Amino acid sequence: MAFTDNPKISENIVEVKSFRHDLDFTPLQGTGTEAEHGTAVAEILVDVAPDVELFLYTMQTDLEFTVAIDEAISKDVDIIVMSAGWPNYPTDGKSHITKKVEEAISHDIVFVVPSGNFADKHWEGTYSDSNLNGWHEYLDLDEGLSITVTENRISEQKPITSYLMWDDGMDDISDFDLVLVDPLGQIVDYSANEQITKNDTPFEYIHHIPEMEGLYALGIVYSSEGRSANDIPNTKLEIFTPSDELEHSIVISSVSVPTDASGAIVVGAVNHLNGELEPFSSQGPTNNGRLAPHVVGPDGVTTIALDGKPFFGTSATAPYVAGVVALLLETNPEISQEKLLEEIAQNTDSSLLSILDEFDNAMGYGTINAVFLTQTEVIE
Ligand SMILES: [Ca+2]
Ligand SMILES: [Ca+2]
Ligand SMILES: [Ca+2]
Ligand SMILES: [Ca+2]
Repeated sequence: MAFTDNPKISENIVEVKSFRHDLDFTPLQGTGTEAEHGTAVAEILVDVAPDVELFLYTMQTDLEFTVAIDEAISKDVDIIVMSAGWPNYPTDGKSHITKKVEEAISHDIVFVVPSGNFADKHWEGTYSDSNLNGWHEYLDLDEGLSITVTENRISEQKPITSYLMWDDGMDDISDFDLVLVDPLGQIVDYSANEQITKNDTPFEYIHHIPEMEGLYALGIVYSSEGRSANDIPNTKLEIFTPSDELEHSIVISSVSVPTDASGAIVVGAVNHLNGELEPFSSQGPTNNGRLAPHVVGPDGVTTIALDGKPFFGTSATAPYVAGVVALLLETNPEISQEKLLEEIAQNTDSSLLSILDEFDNAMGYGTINAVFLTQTEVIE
């Protein structure tokens, strides 16, 4: 079924446009899973806000993202919901993705993004090398962040994907490398870009198809020649492995770009059956200290696009909140973005937050309140 024929959204579609070069600008022939993902996102939005007008844009590369946002700005849309994230940039507010989102927001567009699904696929901490061998220690003397590879994984040929980033507070001239070790203790892949000047990006990337079941491990090695690791006592290291759950995973600050954009509304996920936070739902704050997520919504809902299979992840909850935003804008077209966020914050179930907090890194202001959907009145 072409997604434009999806009975849930077909009446709402105003425009469909692909910015993907590999699709030859014919989105209807797009690769199945991506079309399904986007269509399922649109379905959830329409479920909440049945009267929305949909401009459906598909993109993949950073450049295509930029062009798609420019198009949305030129079309003067009210809301952008983008169920995508970039775990390959730090959330320090500096990426061009983040800047582009802020540009859209400056055009009075409400921008809703997922927090990310990386809480259990993320590690960050301060560089530590107590035995002075150059290899970072994640915990005590553990220099390897384990990843479990099953037998099925081998036949599926699903790669291990990992990103290492860091901030040494000294213009990032320290050179770290990322190393992947197989279950036999052999180095099977590594990323060793040179970081010598402040123009060199502090970034390493591994993409490796495992050939053996068992425990692989990610190591970080300090490789700045002629400099001692003691010169960089407070370097902050960060790893995202979108492909795998990590040993010693750190949930704090596991949100992905562009959650660091000023003014973006960031959405995490709770399971719709029990209201509990999903273990993968990325948590704040961002590396530049922004509070995120602002709110959490229910995932695991079913859609036609996914053949009735439950749709898990923050990709499913961002459109839910975008739908609430759409309802609010319908009744209050002149509402400011600050006031909008305030309204959302005041209409959450915050019973799962700790008693003294009105905001936390896991659930923000709380779970968006479904009752609120039927009570969108003009706000004074
Ligand atoms: Ca060490
Ligand atoms: Ca280990
Ligand atoms: Ca390096
Ligand atoms: Ca972080």
